[in-house]
Amino acid sequence: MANERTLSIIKPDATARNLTGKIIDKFESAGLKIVAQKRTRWTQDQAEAFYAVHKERPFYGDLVAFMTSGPIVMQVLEGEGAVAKNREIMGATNPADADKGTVRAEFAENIERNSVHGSDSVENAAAEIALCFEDKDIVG
Ligand code: 3AN
Repeated sequence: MANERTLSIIKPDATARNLTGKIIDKFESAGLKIVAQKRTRWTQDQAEAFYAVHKERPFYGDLVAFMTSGPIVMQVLEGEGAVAKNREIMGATNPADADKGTVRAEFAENIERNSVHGSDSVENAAAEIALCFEDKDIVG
């Protein structure tokens, strides 16, 4: 499998409960390397731009409100098959469906407040990474 990069976001429900380290531990224990990381709080414009693909979905407004409600930690994760591996570590979008031991099974509060975001394809990962980081701040 190819060496890949993917964008991860630790969401406001998780930063509010001080779970950053516990979530990072799952990524690193699975062999993913954090090659960029930034804690920030998104503006409305930033959240809307990031989730533009979901604009027509009924939960879009709530999702943007949630993602701007507190700090987030954005990360670039690198490793063999990093996109799929990260999604495996995260678990299903709805924590009720997430496998035991995944981030969402352990920490997510519900389908919206689900603790982490991870890119769903190599193409989307490249676009999301470009939205969140400058090349010079990604150090492999
Ligand atoms: P994933 O994050 O697992 O790739 P997406 O891309 O379908 O899932 O959804 C993006 C985000 O939108 C989710 N992480 C979640 O916070 C929110 N979301 C998705 N589906 C729903 C839903 N049915 N109700 C509320 N929020 C949702």
